Amino acid sequence: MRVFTHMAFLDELAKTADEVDALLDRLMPVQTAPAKRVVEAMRYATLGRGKRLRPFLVGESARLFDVDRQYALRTGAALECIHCYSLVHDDLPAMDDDDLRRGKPTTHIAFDEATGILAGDGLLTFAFEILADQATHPDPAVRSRLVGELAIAAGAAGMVGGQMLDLEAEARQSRDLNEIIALQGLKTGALFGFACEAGAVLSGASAEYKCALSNYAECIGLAFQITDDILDRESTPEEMGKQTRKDAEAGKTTFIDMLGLDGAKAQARDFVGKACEALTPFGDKAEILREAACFIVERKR
Ligand code: GRG
Repeated sequence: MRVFTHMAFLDELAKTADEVDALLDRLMPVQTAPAKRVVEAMRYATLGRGKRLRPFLVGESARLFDVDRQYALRTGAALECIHCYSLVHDDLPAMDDDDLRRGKPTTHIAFDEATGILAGDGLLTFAFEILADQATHPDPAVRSRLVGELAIAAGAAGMVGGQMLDLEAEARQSRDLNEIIALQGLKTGALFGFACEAGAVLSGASAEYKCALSNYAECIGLAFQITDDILDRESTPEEMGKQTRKDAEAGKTTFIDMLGLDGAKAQARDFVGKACEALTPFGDKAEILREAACFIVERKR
């Protein structure tokens, strides 16, 4: 049974990746752009080897409520633009100073630092252009809610705020587990939250369903971040498509420092169990989302 659902999950993840790539390719044409270089850099940063986990979660949360696939894909593509902008800016010299991402040179290395900054800014704003377009949903109230919720998830009360708290915690060499869980909930978790709740927003589902998806998202976000710490320690740049051992190099406290390697793995599995439980109101219809939670801790990159 698990083998079947795992294969179905991998097929659907690959299919979503193809659909999102095709959509972003169509939405970001270089030929008609007045400033071709920045669009080339935006395309470089988005198209290619990403797992497209966040658009996949949008697509599957939308499927729970039978939302039109095009609405889900456009919402997922907007979210992927935000995610890719955060990667481009996170790789800049002032942040993590990385030269490898998704198996190729980071955007500021392939272009230059100023173009990297502008490409990130371009992707950040383009996300909201996608959501505001009526092709994303015919109801302007739904589009407005998507715009508002993505702005909150990406901004100072979400991902950007989490990054700030992370930098501050790193400077203090904090080993406070609750503090790290809270800041990771913002830095990584907020976008997962938007992804998983998007189906409920697109369909106008009840608060009860939205809350269940929010609980699921919180658990997979933490499982994702703990696994990222484990992969940073155990994997190679070839497998990951990015530099590894960065946490140790930066003297950063990770979940492994606080829980030990086995403890961190057990904690990640525990969050997967809790994530699956949160999906109870959806019954069998949410099986692929349960599989996604397992994938998050079993993945190799
Ligand atoms: C706003 C100046 C400025 C910088 C942005 C917000 C920010 C810096 C960083 C936080 C976002 C961030 C990079 C979080 C790390 C989360 C993480 C491990 C991302 C990798 O996600 P995957 O594994 O990657 O889904 P792929 O490549 O598959 O999409």
